[in-house]
Amino acid sequence: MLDVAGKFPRHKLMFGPTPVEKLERLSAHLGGGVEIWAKREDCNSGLAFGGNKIRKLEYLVPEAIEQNCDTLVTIGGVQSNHTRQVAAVAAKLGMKCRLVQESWVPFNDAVYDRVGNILMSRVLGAEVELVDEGFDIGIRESWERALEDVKAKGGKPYAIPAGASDHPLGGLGFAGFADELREQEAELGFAFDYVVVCSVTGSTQAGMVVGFAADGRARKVIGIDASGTPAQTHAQILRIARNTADKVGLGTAIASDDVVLNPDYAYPAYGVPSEETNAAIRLGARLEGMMTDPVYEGKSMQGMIDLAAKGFFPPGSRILYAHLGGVPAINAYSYLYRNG
Ligand code: 5PA
Repeated sequence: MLDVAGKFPRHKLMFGPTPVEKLERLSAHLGGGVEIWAKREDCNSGLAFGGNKIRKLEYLVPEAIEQNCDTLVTIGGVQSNHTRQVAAVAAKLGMKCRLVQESWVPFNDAVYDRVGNILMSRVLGAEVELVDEGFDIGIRESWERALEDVKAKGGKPYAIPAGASDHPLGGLGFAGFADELREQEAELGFAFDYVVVCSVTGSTQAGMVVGFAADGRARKVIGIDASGTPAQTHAQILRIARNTADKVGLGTAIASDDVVLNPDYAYPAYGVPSEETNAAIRLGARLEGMMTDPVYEGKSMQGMIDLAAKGFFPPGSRILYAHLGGVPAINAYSYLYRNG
């Protein structure tokens, strides 16, 4: 037990521990050789549909409050889930929110910048700026400009990088996820053999790698890349994991091989689903009533199903699908799903 929640200031934004449930019909559909379960980060909070950023932000918010910041400033693509969650958190805290939405996704649905996440961010009161720059998970000039602009206008910004990832506190939330799961495993009477997680900006998997390294399971965290730039995402996960390990006092080193990132399902591009991704989205929806999105969770669902079909998981394995949220973005892809 790392006791992340006991060691660091945390501002409660989630309902509590997220539910863990067995996906009976999906498990049976895959032949019954493995058990598929889900941990539902997609319903973790009442803040504008929640998702994985809410868990991360619990550890950044105390610093923003302590520093007397009045504006949360962050960045993502046009249909970023992260920016929507930051907008909701800012509203809840009574802060302002400034969002930079870059053109990360080559997708031309006519209402792409009007529906789903960006619609909610606007309703939540955030100041939304659309810019032309393409996909990159690194520190962005457009975001630095927004921070300067808030200062120039007399505000006190709190800087949150893409996905709340490349931030000294960004890995803590999902290191705590492992503590939370261990308590749930004690109640269930077994431990999961694998955790499947979608990765783009990296701090979700990085936190998990640290959290599960505490009981020797770092390499059982199977990252499914959705960035399409897996070398950069792998390097970022490793860097964040190492920083987070130091912070929480893990006591063992994180090796490069501890970060398992499968690059096979991100095609054709970040933010664009393949036919196979769409098939996985429909399968999860029709067998379990569980919605996933075309940018992130559909790809990790596809990866988990394909790896199970290929026999990657030994018979009898219990696999936990970390459902990280993201469904609002599906509204921006309405043409793809016009017939279901
Ligand atoms: C996101 C991220 P990480 O960025 O921590 O690797 O998480 C990947 C991920 N699933 C997985 C969902 C639903 C996500 O929203 N979203 C980003 C966004 O801007 O929304 C940070 C990219």
